[in-house]
Amino acid sequence: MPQINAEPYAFDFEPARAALLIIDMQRDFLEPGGFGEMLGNDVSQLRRTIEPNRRLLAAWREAGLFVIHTREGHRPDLADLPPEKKARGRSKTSIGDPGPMGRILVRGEPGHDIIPELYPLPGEPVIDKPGKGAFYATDLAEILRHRGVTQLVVTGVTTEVCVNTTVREANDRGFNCLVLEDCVGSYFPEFHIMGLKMIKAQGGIFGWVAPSERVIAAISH
Ligand code: C5J
Repeated sequence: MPQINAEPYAFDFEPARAALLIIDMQRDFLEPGGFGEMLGNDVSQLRRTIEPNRRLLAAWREAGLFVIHTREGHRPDLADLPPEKKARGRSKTSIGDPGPMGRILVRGEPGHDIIPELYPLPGEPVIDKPGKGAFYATDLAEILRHRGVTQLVVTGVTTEVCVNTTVREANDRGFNCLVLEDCVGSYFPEFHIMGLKMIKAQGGIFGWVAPSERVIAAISH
């Protein structure tokens, strides 16, 4: 079994039982002119993750391994959008309203979709999630169980929100998570650093952290 040099200690990597889980690499979060930037965020903090994710995804696909993509968003009728989530932030423009790339975080709108650099191939599951965690109100757990997946290699945005929430949910469901530090990002560099520290603290309370090049080396022949 390949071992990945990781923090807080080596990760016993079983590629055949692993899924690459790419969280919310959506146009509205990452692209200049999208919802994230409209709120005043520096999208370059997220965009630095695109190239490492692209390299990892290419190697992962080349090795014939299982990949799942997620998107945060809501039904066009907004029936699954908690009014509290819409109201929070007190922004003039919020989820469901017309935004720079269509209705904000609404399924089927251009801004809700995954960036072209990491676009899913036919056959790669895409999980549409209404919450921050990828397990909440989705069929992710069933999809992983049917494939015999026990390990998640986690990438995407943002480190302290949807990545951390999903890793915590996965941890409670018995999955081992390896988070790739160069493939996750936050609009706030200090939250990114603390988000990673929280995962690997106390002997790996939620999982492991490593750079993506070590996973690429382990799966490339
Ligand atoms: C946020 C996410 N930050 N994907 N979503 O609202 O982390």
